[in-house]
Amino acid sequence: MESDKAAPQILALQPQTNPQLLPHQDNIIQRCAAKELSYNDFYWRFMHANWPVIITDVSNAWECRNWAKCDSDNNTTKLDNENANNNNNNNNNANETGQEQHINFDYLRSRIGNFAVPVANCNATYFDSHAKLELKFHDYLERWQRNATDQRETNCNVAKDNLYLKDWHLAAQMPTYEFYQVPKYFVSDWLNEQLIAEQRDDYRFVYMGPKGSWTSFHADVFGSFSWSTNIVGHKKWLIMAPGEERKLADRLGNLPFSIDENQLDEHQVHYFTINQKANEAVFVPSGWYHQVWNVSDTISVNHNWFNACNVATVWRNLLSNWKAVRNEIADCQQMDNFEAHCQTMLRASFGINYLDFVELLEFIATRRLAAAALKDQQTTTTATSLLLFNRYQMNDHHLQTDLECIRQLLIDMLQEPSVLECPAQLHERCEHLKQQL
Ligand SMILES: O=C(O)CCC(=O)C(=O)O
Repeated sequence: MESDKAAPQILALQPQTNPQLLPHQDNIIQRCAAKELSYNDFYWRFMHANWPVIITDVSNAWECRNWAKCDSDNNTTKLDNENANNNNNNNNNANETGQEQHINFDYLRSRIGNFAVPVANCNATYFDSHAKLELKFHDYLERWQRNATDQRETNCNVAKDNLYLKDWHLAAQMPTYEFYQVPKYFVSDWLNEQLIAEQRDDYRFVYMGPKGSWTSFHADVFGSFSWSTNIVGHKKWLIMAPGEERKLADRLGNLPFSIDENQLDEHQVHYFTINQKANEAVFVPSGWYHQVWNVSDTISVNHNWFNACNVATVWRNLLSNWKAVRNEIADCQQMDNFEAHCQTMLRASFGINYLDFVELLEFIATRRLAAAALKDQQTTTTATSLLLFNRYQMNDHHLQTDLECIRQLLIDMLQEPSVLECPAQLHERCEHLKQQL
């Protein structure tokens, strides 16, 4: 594994050049090999264009490859061609040497403590999500193994348990266990940059679940991007561009909890199917609704994040959620501290409020201004410069792109009446930050 002392890798962002080879012009979701896809290409062709991509060979050196083991008694390749109707037919659960991969339960038990973990019961719903429970990690693994054994012994296709361990903050819980490295494409991550530095709840997750476990139809929190890399196993995704999901809404505007291909075809939804294998990362752009199934026993690592490419989307979502909250409690408008109350409710329903958002912009801008000043003085050392996920450094153009994006966003925000009305002198704080940029 690479040491933290290794020289930082530079994120070499270039100005956007035209014409770009944009994948949405062909209306396909491409597979790109990590060794052939530059940071700059990913930035403009996928992240900035808000278009999905599957990146292969992203986790070759990750320690968590030990969470999978080969079935040495059976080194023939078992093809799992179920649902292989997307743009890639080479669809299997085998590693590079063609051996079938399984969960290494013993390694997981020995390497990871018996933490309390969040689990979704995929066989039960509670309001508009799967029912949730908390289990001890080792008990969860034991239930998974026992269930698989029972299924094998009874030759039964339907699992008794369908428990999905998801949204587990393992990286935060075991900060010295470097079980993966964030691929360079995903390190311009303003959300986790702030939350990790301030030791707050972050958006870095581990997911693990048996064949048949699944995540219901949704778009990601705040309008963030997500990336998801399979360590072992195979996922099937149904995914659609923003707006397509409206074709599925009922008369009240509610979206379905679960979807399938028949339903999508019936409503003439334009969608894509992704069959994601081990060692592949799926990039999910902002606002793309999706549903995901574990086609085999699967473990994945996943982050949600935003940056200069989608922060304006996050702001628009925050604003429209503020409007919804305000409408909901409009009849209390005369009460003292009405605006403060709206912000409290906004944080409860959306996850962040205006102040949280502006604090994040201040944090990101301050770090980039400091890094740019150090570069100007030519005194930059690895110890003092801004390192993203301990190993990446932005080039000058990247620093300036981030700063210019925040400046433009503040100009928009300062024209918004709700920012003027917001408590905590938010308008003044935005104005002050803009002056610094
Ligand atoms: O893997 C899953 O079950 C869900 C992943 C997901 O929804 C995401 O990465 O946005």
